[in-house]
Amino acid sequence: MDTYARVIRNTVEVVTDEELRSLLDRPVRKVYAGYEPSGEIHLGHLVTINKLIDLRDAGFEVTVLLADLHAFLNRKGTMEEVKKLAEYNRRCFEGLGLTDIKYVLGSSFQLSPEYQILVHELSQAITLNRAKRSMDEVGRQMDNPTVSQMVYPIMQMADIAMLGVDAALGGIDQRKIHMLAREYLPSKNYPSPVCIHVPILQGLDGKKMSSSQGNYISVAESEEDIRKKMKKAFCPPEVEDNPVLQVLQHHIFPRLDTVTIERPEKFGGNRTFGSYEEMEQAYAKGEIHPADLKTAVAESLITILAPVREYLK
Ligand code: TYR
Repeated sequence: MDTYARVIRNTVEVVTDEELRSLLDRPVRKVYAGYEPSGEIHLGHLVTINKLIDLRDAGFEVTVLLADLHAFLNRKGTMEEVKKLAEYNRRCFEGLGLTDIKYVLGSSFQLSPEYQILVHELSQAITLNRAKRSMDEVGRQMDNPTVSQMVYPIMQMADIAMLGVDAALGGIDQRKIHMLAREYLPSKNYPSPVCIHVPILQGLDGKKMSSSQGNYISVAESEEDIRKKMKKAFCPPEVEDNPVLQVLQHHIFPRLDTVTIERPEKFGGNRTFGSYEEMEQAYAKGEIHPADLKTAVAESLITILAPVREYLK
């Protein structure tokens, strides 16, 4: 796969494609993604992790920001709690193969005078209205936003400037914050970042992923639980809004070369696929039964997650 194809596979948008292409011509290029530390790392996080691995392999210098201060501002816990989770998250990411990159703890540089002045400068330029809207899909309980949650997007913009990255990667939910960065960083003499957005996967029940619903698979899940959750997953006969196919596309095929559907002879016998597209087509034509798809996806996931489970022990 050529560099450009590797960078854009499984993305929903790149802002802008032209800027990305010229970035790829440069000898040194830097990208980052940030994560609010979380008690559980799940397949939702893994979409950007997989993309960072693609970007690293495409010659980018990769930074992962463990955004402890952001989680704190978003009312996810005390500083002490989120710092501890940051350490756990780092180990999960390493166990998933995201090695040979830089991990940075947010609070290690975000409290410097230089950083803070930039935050204050940017907050003079950005209206409360824009700040609030940028948090629509990122903030917790946005029907009742706090001042800390308005500081949050401004700091995310400052991160891009202070980490000196050329590109920012995130789920499409980060879009409005990224657009603020593109719009306002140049006025403070920082370059406008190229923004790479990946999709937000649905929960296994077809609804929004949510920790209160437990409708996702975490990287530390036991083999038995992976099988159980997959068996229960929503898997309509069509391709649209099919969470099992999403797992296949975003988690299995980037990491495995082939997937085999195992069936007794009387149901068509085994069949091996070499790409997501090929498998999606066969599924759309009814050549793969949902139950067989789920089994194959569960077993492939178990294979993929085995190293991280081992690493976390
Ligand atoms: N906003 C990101 C999230 O929703 C976390 C993040 C924080 C990303 C700071 C980047 C950043 O600079 O999880």
